[in-house]
Amino acid sequence: MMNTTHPIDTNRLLILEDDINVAKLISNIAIRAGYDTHITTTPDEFWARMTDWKPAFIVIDLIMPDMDGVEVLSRLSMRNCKSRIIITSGVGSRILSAAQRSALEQGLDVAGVLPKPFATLQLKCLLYADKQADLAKNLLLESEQRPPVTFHSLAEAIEKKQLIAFFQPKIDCDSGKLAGFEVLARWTHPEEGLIYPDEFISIAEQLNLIQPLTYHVIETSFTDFTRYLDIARRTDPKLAETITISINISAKALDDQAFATNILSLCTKHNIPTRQVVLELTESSAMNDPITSLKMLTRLRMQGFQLAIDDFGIGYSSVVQLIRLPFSEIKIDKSFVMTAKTDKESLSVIKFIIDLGNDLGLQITAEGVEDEETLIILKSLGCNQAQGYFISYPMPADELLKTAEALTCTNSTLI
Ligand code: G
Ligand code: G
Ligand code: MN
Repeated sequence: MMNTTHPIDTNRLLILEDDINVAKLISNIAIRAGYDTHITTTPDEFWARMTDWKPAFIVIDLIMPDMDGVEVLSRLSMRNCKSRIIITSGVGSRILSAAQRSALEQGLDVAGVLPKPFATLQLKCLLYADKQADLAKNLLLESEQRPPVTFHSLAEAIEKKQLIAFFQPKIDCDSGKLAGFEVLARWTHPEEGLIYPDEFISIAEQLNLIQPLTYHVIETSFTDFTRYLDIARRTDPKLAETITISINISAKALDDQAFATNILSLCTKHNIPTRQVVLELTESSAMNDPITSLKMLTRLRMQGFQLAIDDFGIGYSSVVQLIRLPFSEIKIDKSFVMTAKTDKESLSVIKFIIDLGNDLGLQITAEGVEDEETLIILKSLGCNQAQGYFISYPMPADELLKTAEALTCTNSTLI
């Protein structure tokens, strides 16, 4: 954790650029956009400012004489940097896009890339980027100052039902109608407020708390979903029979031999047909023990559950795994979807995944749809379902139920 010699200031923008003229140009544009800027021309100076000045925004030149921008990005990732980053360079857009994807995969928050020479307007667009991101940033910066999650605090949170389900709708691309919801866990901490899964899921896995956490998330989200279905059955009975609830499942939760039996009993208890339940697995997670996971996943499919391969296209992704395991849905990773408009390679990957999914007879969902243009592109490529901020932010259960009547009654794409 960084020391706190300065309070967090979300207006600070740190520039790492060896060409002082370019650095000044960036700085002037940023100052006019309301930022407080600082120019650094060497890595040493940059790391010093990172520690004592704590910028919320960073502009990094990818290639400089004495250093490697890719290395700087890796180090930022290792330091768990939450600043919003703009990558600039004159190396050409393919390399810049690759650097952006690599940074996103390492968990960095990349606002965008700026191929040099750039127009003032391009930089302005990135700097004025959505206020929503600023808000999210504030939350993340706050998280750096929280006490660490311990076995005791997380176990207590599960026990006291402080973990709640948020629901993010996804729609059918052709009809624009609601297709289902993804459940995203949130920790409503009595002192710290809302804590996001990035801060507790991997810890839960390490501390052997992922099984109770998973069962709790299923139980609580099924309770909310049943209430939703009750309303939907009255207003749109056909929809009530088709909308799905998608749950994220860690590999470690599948280590429990009784998982298939337990989740089936939870469906029976809540009167939710298994065909309306999707279990989302990340590619890395299904890999742990190939034989056991194949047995477990086959059993779940035979019980009627749907299986989605999550974040497809990144990390441990393998087409082999997609073919070997009985998936029914592919979720295209948001890093491709979010850059589909501007990045030819992302578009190629999306096309490839959609073709592959269609050939295998799988449902294809695009995650991270943030604007209408992207939705139109995905639709034209034959993507089945879309999920993302353009359609709706994840929402708590009470909001979900409040909008239930409206949701089920309209054909609108915007929820
Ligand atoms: O919106 P969001 O920040 O919630 O999600 C961050 C990540 O946390 C996602 O990759 C998602 O898969 C994961 N996640 C969210 N809820 C759960 C959960 O209940 N169980 C597991 N295993 N992962 C979750
Ligand atoms: O399980 P998975 O990694 O797929 O979880 C989806 C993650 O993506 C969650 O953290 C969710 O909050 C986030 N998310 C959902 N829609 C969007 C979007 O349109 N843009 C961005 N940046 N993130 C999104
Ligand atoms: Mn998911």
